[in-house]
Amino acid sequence: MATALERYDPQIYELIRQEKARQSACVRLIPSENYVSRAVMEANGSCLTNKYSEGYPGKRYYEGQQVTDLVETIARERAKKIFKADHANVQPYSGSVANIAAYMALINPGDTIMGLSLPHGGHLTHGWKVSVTSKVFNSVRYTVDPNTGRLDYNQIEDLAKKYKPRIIISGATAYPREIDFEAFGQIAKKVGAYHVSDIAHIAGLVVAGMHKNPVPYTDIVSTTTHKTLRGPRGGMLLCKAEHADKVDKSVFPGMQGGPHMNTIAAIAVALAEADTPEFIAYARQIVKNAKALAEKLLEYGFNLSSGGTDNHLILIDLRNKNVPGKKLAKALDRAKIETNYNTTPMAPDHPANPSGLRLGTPSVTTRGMKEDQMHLIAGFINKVVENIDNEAVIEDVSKEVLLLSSQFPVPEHFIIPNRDNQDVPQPMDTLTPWLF
Ligand code: DSN
Repeated sequence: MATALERYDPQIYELIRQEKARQSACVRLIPSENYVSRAVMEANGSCLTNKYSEGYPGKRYYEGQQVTDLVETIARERAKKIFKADHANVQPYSGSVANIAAYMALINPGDTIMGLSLPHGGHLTHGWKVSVTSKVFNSVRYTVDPNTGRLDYNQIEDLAKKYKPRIIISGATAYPREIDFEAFGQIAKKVGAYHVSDIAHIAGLVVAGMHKNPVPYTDIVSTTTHKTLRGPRGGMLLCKAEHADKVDKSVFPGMQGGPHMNTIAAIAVALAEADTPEFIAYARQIVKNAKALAEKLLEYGFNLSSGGTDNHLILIDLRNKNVPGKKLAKALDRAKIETNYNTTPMAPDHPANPSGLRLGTPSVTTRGMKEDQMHLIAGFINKVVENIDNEAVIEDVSKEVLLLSSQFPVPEHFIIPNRDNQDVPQPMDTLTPWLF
């Protein structure tokens, strides 16, 4: 039987169908992307999208919050539990909003923030020049050591002493090594700065204990919910009790109006999924896969920023291969391997035409691929690089990729947490029982 969408909007229905097919056919290596479970998708597409809930549980500006208060409370409690934080705000629409809300909770416009430069792996909202964060705040940027590709904590401390920022931001969007959040915390303390950590990329690895949890060393931790954490598109802030009120006020009414309660419900589901041994095994495999992919790429003579990876992502410097990043990303896309072109610290050229490529393993790991498949994928990438202007070879690679993809279908129910102990809310007498 045709679905409602199919009947009422066949154009959009067909496009969504095509996107689903594309996501199944491709080997998706964009490190910030993933596949959510059917349960997360269901919560995200639920009737909660119909509800406005300005405020916080127990203190809303609109009536009819009997259910939404419970949903948001569950999401907050699950976030606090898995990140061991005193307080969680699950309302930010995205990581960018979460970051700005974190800064505004602690400092004033015109104050100085210090974050990782974008061509060296920082995010736009870490104070990059085209971002509102460098217009509202005075922005100082640290870099990685271009020789090692790694953060240089002495350089960061020297800069912090020189510029005396009010906030030091740790965290990155394209940095393949573990970040020493404790060292950042110590530097911030020495110069009297607040410390904000952005763990958008590695949140799932933090939950699984693969990377150190920054919560004890940080004033506010900001994250997205959809990368290694494998939830819906959204953002979240975690903090110590002393900052809870400021953080909440900064998100609402400071930055946002009504929260997206459907997203918050889906975040709650993803957090329950993340609180399982299966998720820990998944996160471990993400890192094992990234290391296997990196090792094989090195064997093929690729230059990797920092020489490898400790997390889910890899940055390739393509200059020795004489292929521009954008040209390769487009050729790989034709070969059904999805990546993104990126700057690298060794060649921090313009982000629109860089000489690097960024890869990551969260999505392929969700599909159950392991080290052997990473070796195959490295071979495919190498073949495309060596035949960058040969469309026949690129088409052959796409057929091999399709075959590989068909052996690892996108799972819809990849984690079934033990829900036996769940405190399922009783039906409320205010609801219309004849509906159920
Ligand atoms: N666009 C995200 C990424 O790909 O890393 C960061 O916001």
